[in-house]
Amino acid sequence: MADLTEYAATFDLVDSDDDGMISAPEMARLMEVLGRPIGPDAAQAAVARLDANGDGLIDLEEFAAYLAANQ
Ligand SMILES: [Ca+2]
Ligand SMILES: [Ca+2]
Repeated sequence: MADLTEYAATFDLVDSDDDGMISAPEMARLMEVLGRPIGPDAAQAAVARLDANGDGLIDLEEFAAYLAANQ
């Protein structure tokens, strides 16, 4: 089980509108900041990959689970 607080700061940086969810446009912005810009379709696909409960958005739990699995 991932420690959510460990990832909360990173999550907040990505969640630029502070609604507690990472959307596809926010994912696209993150990749741009990381120097690996992706288009809207790729951003949607990236969100879908992390989206465990299928609501089309990434919450902190899903984000933390992904980062923990990819360390
Ligand atoms: Ca958001
Ligand atoms: Ca979700």
